[in-house]
Amino acid sequence: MALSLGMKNSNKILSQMKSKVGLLSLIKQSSCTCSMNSHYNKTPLTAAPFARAFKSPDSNFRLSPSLFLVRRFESIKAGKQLDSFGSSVNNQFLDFPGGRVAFTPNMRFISESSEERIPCYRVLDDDGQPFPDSSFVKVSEGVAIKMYNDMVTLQTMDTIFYEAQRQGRISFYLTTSGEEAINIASAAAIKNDDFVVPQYREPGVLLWRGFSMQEFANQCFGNKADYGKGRQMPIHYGSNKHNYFTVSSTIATQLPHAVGAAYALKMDQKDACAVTYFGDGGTSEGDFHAALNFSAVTEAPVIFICRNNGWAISTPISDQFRSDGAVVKGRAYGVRSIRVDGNDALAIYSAVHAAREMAIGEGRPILIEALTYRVGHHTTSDDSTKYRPVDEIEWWRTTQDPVTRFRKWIESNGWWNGDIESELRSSVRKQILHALQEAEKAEKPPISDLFTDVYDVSPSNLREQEHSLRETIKKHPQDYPSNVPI
Ligand SMILES: Cc1ncc(C[n+]2csc(CCOP(=O)(O)OP(=O)(O)O)c2C)c(N)n1
Ligand SMILES: [Mg+2]
Repeated sequence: MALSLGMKNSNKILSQMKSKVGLLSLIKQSSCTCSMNSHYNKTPLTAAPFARAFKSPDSNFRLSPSLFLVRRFESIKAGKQLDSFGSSVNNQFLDFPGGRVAFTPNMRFISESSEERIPCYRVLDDDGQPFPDSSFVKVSEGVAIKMYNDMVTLQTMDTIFYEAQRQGRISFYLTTSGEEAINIASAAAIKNDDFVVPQYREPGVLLWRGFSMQEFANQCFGNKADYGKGRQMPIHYGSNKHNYFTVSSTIATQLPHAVGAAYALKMDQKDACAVTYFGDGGTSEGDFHAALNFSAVTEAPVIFICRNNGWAISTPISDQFRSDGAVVKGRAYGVRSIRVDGNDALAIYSAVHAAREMAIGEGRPILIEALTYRVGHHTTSDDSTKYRPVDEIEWWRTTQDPVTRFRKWIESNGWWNGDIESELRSSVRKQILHALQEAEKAEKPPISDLFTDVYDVSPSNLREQEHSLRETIKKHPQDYPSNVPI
């Protein structure tokens, strides 16, 4: 006992604990009729077992009953499962905030890993055929066709925009290659009222919601029609209309924001949740851990979608964590979690659909770890063949392509064929090339836009900077782009 408490005065402390527990049992018994918020009303309170375990409270110990608000003892759902962990000594338990904890005479450390890895939920095999007995949410023909259309559009947009960067027409680009299913199938499973709080590799969610190719191109060219007024690097999309928060490249900062947004939706009793995306690299940031913990404690309806694509730029996941991926971290924070095949659109659709129902219906966060692979380079500033084997990339690109797999499924349902495929690819290509040309021709935002939208009234130092910039451009016009209105 002294060992488990790790304190010199363990006996004294233990007797105090006993007295608290005894007192608590009375409070608990009498508090069943107290008014509590609706959630806790649903949970029947049990007092008898620990009352039997500790019969003689120390009468010298006085403690304010307010310290033992019933809510504190019922607030951690995992508490209800703790009893099954090992055998208890003479059926004795410690009633601790969060639920009863069994005492054990065995000094046993919890293993750093489970014996088996958490399995990965998959519906479609490599040939696009559902596993026998697989359980998945039904997808109508209309939704399946839109999913496939959007995956192809995303793939084509990536190819053409990437080339545009290589031709020097835009300054930067980043593809979603290999992660089309996570993008599109997750977007299909949520509703437009749900807030999307993205990382940067999820433009497909915005595409699904109706952001046009012209809007994507305007942002990448930073022209006058770009909602960010050309102040952001390419691919930092955002749209109020589509409930899509503006991309922030600072890894994981979006995660606590998503929890706050979800909590606000809950306070406003909206039938909506927040859905946030991040990579394996993001799980190494403190913000990931703070967000998971806050979401659990506030019971916020937020879905965390971790795109575990094996790499954070050049850092492989073996240097990122020693746990069984990201999925096991959910349990540590009291967040229900699942691991899913990220290249299987049907599995992603089903898991996100179920997650949304639980998040909103039960008021709880859900963590989804989608196993996938970043088939492209990290960005146009990267050459990934410098740090990973080309065979590895090729294996994922050829055998695990999520778009091909989904196409095989819709084909086997009789919803798709080669003719529609070529028609789609050629019309999408034309649309994208047209959008690029238009965006390139459009005027840039004026210089004055650099100095607005932060302060209501511009402070003197900012006015001085604007003046100085204008003077410099006048003196050295050849060093400044000619298509930016001054
Ligand atoms: C706080 C912070 N640290 C470092 C970076 C530099 N950085 C940009 S992307 C990236 C890798 C992120 O990897 P991951 O989260 O796995 O996402 P992926 O790119 O694989 O989709 C890093 C380290 C950053 N943007 N922000
Ligand atoms: Mg990654």
